[in-house]
Amino acid sequence: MHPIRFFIWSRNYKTLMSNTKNIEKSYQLARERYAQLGVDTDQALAQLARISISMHCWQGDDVGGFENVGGALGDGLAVTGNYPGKARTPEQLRADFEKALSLIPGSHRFNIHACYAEMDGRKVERDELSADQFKNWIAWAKSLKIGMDFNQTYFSHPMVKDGMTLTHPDKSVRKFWIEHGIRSREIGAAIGKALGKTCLTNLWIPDGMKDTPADRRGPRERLVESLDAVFKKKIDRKLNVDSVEPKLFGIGAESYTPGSHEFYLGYAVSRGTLLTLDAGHYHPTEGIADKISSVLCYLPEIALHVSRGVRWDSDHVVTLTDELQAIAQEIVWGGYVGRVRIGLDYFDASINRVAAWVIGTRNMIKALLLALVAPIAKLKQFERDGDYTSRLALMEDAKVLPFGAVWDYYCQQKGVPVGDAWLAEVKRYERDVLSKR
Ligand code: RNT
Ligand code: ZN
Repeated sequence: MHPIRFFIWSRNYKTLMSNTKNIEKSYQLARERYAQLGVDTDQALAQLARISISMHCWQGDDVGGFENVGGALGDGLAVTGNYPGKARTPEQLRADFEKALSLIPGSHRFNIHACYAEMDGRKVERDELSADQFKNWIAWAKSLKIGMDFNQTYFSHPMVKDGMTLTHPDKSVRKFWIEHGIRSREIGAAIGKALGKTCLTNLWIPDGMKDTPADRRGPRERLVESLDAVFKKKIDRKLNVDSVEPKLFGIGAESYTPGSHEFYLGYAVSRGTLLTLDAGHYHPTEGIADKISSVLCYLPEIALHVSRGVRWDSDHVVTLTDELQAIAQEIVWGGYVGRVRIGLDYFDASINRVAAWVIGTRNMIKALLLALVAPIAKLKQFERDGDYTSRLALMEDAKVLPFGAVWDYYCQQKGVPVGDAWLAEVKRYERDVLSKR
């Protein structure tokens, strides 16, 4: 090596080594501080490593998909922004996702929609789809040793008639979408089988009315009938589990949504499906954190779409808000880790999409870690003793414990960039790959 290059290399190497040492030192101090409150941070990190997040493919291409039906995104979904470099082919989406994964600690899942089918030059309709159109995705997930989740796609399609799918008064429209629902579950089962990890197939429909409906009953009764037809075929729950996702309103469906919270809660409880709680699907000040322990009284398992609505269901990138922390606390403090399938659901096209994945997923993991290192045993004891003063005092002090040192150490342990060092890698990727698209 040239002496100058050797000099730069050895200087960088020394910086790296001293950073590594400092992160370890800081962690040891933090570990002691937490131990004073009865918290075992080593154990928290081991628990955290076992939680996988289902990362949504659709952040990578603005919910576009690869069907080439020519239609723009619609049916209640809207993505704003036109940041350059979005994935335009399955290969690009896979490469971008792998880049994001390499910057996120832990082992996670890939969540795909039916509209990401690869047609191989042949047009396959949504009511004809099979695992064939997903064989590349499955092989890729297998090579990465990650699990996959699936979703029926009930939007961006000419068969969404008058804003309706499974609730449409016309039987032929319902039939088309019922068949799509069934086929998607079969694809879910094929995914579960191929990867040896249970697939979650999540059903959300955009159906609703812009203005005050005259008949609220009809669409709901038709929805029950359609869903029963979709879920009629029994599928081994080791391969695939189904979930239904309620919503309060959508763009163009401001006044009425047949698939409301009460509707799907009743459906899930009576039919044994999971229920997906999406953080953006309720009244603007209504959070989903408090719903978790309520619905888990009746359901063995639920799914989450962690998102961030700003004034409406805008699906902004997940940030480390109080709401996000409350969700993580409920999962961890309630002892529900094995019963909540955590998924993300947001799509921001105004920033680098790989960065959007990294920021949102790392925040979800941070929130879980914050909950795992909270002095919850002490807090619960204060509560049992009726000492609410101490409960409040400790909750507030816990907010400034040296959490950052534990998080940095986790990233280092998992071999991903510490702090904001991941950003340089995304910028390099943007320069070398995304900007050339
Ligand atoms: C829409 C739902 C749904 C979608 C994704 C793309 O409001 O949240 O989950 O965002 O399936
Ligand atoms: Zn959602």
